[in-house]
Amino acid sequence: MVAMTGTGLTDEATYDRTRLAQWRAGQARGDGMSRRGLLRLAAGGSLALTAFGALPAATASAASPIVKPLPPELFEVYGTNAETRWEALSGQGYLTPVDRFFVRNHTSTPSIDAGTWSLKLFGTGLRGAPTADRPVEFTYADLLRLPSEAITAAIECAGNGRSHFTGQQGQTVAGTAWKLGAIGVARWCGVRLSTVLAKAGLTRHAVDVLPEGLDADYVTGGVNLGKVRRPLPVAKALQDVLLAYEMNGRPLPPDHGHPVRLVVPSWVGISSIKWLGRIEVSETPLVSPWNTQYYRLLGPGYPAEGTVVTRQVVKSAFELPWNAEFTAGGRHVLSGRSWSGNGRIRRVEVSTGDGWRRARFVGAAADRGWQRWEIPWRPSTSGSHTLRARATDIIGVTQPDVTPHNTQGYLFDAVVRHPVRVV
Ligand SMILES: Nc1nc2c(c(=O)[nH]1)N[C@H]1C(S)=C(S)[C@@H](COP(=O)(O)O)O[C@H]1N2
Ligand SMILES: [Mo]
Repeated sequence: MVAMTGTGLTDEATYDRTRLAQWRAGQARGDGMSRRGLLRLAAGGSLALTAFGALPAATASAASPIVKPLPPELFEVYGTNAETRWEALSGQGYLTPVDRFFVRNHTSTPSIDAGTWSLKLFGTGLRGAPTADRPVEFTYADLLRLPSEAITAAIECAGNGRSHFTGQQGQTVAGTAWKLGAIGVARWCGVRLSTVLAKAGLTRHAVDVLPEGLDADYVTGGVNLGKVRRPLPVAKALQDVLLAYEMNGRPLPPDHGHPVRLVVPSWVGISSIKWLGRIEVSETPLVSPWNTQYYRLLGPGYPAEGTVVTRQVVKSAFELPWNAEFTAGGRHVLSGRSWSGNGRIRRVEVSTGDGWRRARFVGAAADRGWQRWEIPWRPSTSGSHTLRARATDIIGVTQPDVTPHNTQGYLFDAVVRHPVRVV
């Protein structure tokens, strides 16, 4: 187990680079720094945490940590991460094409040969308690031979929408300043994790599984947190989790976890570990920094130890750039998508400034995906306008006007005020 003290508020590479610069400048110390100390540093420092969105262009290294092309009309790049531009989904089908699916990398995309790769399972929750040295192994070919299953599901970063804590609520939060494009919906095909766990000898005493990536160790604030990994309870692992080797009908691309990734429907993106290498199966509960330190809701409204984040919240986005232009008197159709970790969307209402109107659903929706919708708009007066979309999901949860603040800026679910111009 690695040390879990003295590290940052955030999992974000951009923030880390900034903090490193602060250390070099003698403005901070890494050892023994408390979370409270970091909070003070963040709040009082000359660098506004939420200005991070503006930093990567100046600090990005020459070699991209992402393999696929990132044309500026499809992506906005933040250090090792790239967000889908919402206007790039306009006119697209239900699924997010791979060429515009967001990428969230703690370090960089590794190159892994499926021919020599194997998935290794070990731990006290398996019959005979195989050790990490002598694990139960499945090659890529083994997985292809097992019964396959396809699901349509969203993967969304827990920090999606984070920039709106600042832009809309005036609050300071730590982490990549995503707008709303840290989500994608794909058709994932692979083997159920339950199938592989059963074959590996899962016992009735197993409580947690800990999947781990093969990408480089994540080093933050001078502390090596080890491989990217995050535990799941066996109950979720057996419910609907997939070991995916295909995305939208093609082998999983390098940036999205080739050869095999986990897909954990409805849970925050970090659960869906890419470039899967090992899975520990344990009789005792497991933790990692990705559930004790990151992906916790922390702040005044939460208990001191925070609340762990599992399920995604309800959100909506217009398929428009910020400050899109419309002609006055023209007949326009506004399109967008809404989604929720609780399941399907029941209703979407849109406001263009004069009350809420119900949007029309376009096509069917997958349980774990999103709902496309549209609504006509004929603006009469020129000038600045604010568009708002508000969704209600299957269990009756509606997007609020304000999201309670948490320091790491997770789970922003408030209605986003989208500025446009009528000319
Ligand atoms: N091994 C590994 N798995 C990972 C990550 C990572 O950096 N390394 N990032 C996680 C996070 S925070 C998110 S939001 C999703 C993003 O998946 P994508 O890059 O395919 O869009 O992958 C998750 N799985
Ligand atoms: Mo994420």
